[in-house]
Amino acid sequence: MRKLFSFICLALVNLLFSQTSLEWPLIPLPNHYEVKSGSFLLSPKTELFFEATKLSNHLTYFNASLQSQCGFQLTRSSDSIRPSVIILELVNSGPNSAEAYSLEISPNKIKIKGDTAGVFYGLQTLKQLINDQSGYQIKLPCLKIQDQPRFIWRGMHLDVCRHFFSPSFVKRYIDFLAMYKLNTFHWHLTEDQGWRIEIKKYPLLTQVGAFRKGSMVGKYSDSNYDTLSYGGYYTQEDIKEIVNYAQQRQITIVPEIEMPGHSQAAIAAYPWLSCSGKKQEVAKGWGVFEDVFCSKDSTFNFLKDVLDEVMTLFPGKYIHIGGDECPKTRWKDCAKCQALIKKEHLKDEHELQSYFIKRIETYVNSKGRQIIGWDEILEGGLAPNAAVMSWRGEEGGIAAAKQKHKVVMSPGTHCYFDHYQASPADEPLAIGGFTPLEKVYGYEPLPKSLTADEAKFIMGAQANVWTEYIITEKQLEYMSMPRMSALAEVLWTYPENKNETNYLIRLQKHFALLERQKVNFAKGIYQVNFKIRNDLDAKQLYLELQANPYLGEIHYTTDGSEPQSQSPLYTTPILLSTDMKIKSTLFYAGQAKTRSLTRSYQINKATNKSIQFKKEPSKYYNPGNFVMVNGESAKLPRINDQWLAWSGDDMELILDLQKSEDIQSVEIGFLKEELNWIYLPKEVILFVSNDGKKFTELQHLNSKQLTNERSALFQLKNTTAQYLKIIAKNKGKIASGFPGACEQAWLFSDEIKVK
Ligand code: TNX
Repeated sequence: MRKLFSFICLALVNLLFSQTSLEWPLIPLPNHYEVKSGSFLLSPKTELFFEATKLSNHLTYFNASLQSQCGFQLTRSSDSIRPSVIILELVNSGPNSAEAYSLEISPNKIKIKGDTAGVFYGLQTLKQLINDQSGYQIKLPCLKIQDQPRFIWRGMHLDVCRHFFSPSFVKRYIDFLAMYKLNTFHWHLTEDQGWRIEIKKYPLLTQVGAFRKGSMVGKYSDSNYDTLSYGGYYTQEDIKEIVNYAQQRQITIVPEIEMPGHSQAAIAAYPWLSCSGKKQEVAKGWGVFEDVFCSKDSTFNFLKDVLDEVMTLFPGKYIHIGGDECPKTRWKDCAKCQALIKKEHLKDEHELQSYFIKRIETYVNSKGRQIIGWDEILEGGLAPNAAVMSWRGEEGGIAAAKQKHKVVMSPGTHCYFDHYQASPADEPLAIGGFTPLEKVYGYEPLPKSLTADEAKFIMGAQANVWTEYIITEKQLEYMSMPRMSALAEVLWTYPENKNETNYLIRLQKHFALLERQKVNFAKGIYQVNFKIRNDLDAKQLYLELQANPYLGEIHYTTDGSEPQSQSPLYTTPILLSTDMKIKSTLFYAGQAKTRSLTRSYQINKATNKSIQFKKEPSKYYNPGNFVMVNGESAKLPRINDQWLAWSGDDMELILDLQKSEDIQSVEIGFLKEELNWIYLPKEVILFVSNDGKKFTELQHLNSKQLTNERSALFQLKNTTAQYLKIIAKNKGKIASGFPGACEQAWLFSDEIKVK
């Protein structure tokens, strides 16, 4: 029975995807391909032929990886008539298809045709086809590929400031980009916590600004710091080498020099750059800092000098000038900034920020380059030629495209690889958020609200890897791989050719190559997904265990033991009628694909009963009332779809137990995350009623009386009731000196348990 079930699943998936692309570990999937019969044998006897000297680099590059993986290299032949040959043919494709290529593999010959970038991508496809094969006999399938990317900006960002990554690791990261045909590396080089690029004219930027006297340890809310000196920087020689390394891989580096905010490390080196001129330390903690570049001439001259050296080192068209998260407090109190506001007839400090960016843009443009900045540069008016990187959702990108400005999409919802990628409770500490692989894969960079003409301004997208919580190279690999591959397919493969299951199957094959390269990639695709369903008619709760059937079969236990391949096979939803602890693992051919996940369900008198709120939760945090009575308490760290939330308002609910019940205890969960403006309720009050109209107050608890700063637990005696009313009083306005000061606090609530 078990075998039959797995067989049917596999057969169905195979039927769905009968195209042979599944057999190839190719990511991103080529846009047009034809499968042919036969194969080509790549061996030390294979020769490589090309005429254009421009392509010599490609040979060196291809040979280096062939040597390390297979132990041999190809020699260049003087003509193309050879028994086993790879022919590279350079064509002038014109600006619109410079990245296009064709790859034809026939039994005795492989031909790759394209412009310089195109031929490089053809070789990347070939390398992916080799996948994890090694030795002197590499079998490649005969096929014909005609391929071209969907977007021109296919980017990955890396923050080397919160944590520093060595030049050799940066090269390894660039190799990952190259493998997935990504063409833009956004290198975030300056921050409050470290200045990482040598500037000859201002040596203190790195001598002082590249080192901090300690770092934040653990969660931000713990406010713990170590006292270890931490830092590092890239010399101009390092940078030249890396720029060259990237160029050989058809990757343009976009350097980011943050201004006017996120500039405390520069100010630590040269205090006169700030409004107050006071001595500062390089920041140790994360967040946003109030000391920013002062809008005076000497700062502009400094920035011009810095940009001169930056533009000499980085030959690409775009220079990223940051522009995000710049508090205006210091400018408000600064005589020089205020005088400038007057002189330039600016309305306020927001217009001063816009003036700042425009002045920098004028300079960068005068050198024949363009600026790109985070979407805050829209505020107070966009600089005339600036491109916008939309990170606070897509709105900034949409507004910029409507104003006919170039845009790179990078919304936090889909493109932040510092966010969790699997159940946060089971993952290493991350900054927050929840962006699993499937979400990245499902990202569509062209917003529906743009007309076809406006959409032309969207150059593409990129993912950002901020490193507050990413400390080691291994962890950086874990956070970016394989999400980088999903993004690459979003950006290269046209939507009509994309398919998530097909991608997952190719990805699983591609993992072999990552393993060969000792990449510490995340295995979230093998995690079993726990989904609770309620059957309202039958008043029953069911647990569905989900995983892609092609990737394996699910086994589970209910007695707390580790699932084995002999443990029960999951075939149909599990009825949750009593408290249950379920452990589950995905197995393929008897082997566990990853470690097990555990979930506990507490079935109680409130489970699956109906709830009504006096005021509905905020539309931003409203996954449905059922999350309050689904038998599962939300796990920490938070994933939003397990919580209901109110901004500024009290929560008031009525729970109908559907019949009169004896009640010993009532428990309701809340969240404390003050950094994110989420406060425990000031007070929680419990009422009961038998008719749902007349309620009697029974008990109240204040925020200090909550258990583990997490739940309000009411112990009752001799209480019988059908209806419960719970009022949780919102904290109201946030006190000054705290994040979100003077704004309304959020109240987050999850499970109710009645016993
Ligand atoms: C916001 S994205 C930031 C960064 C942080 C990041 C953490 C952007 C322009 N600014 O400074 O590192 O969030 O996710």
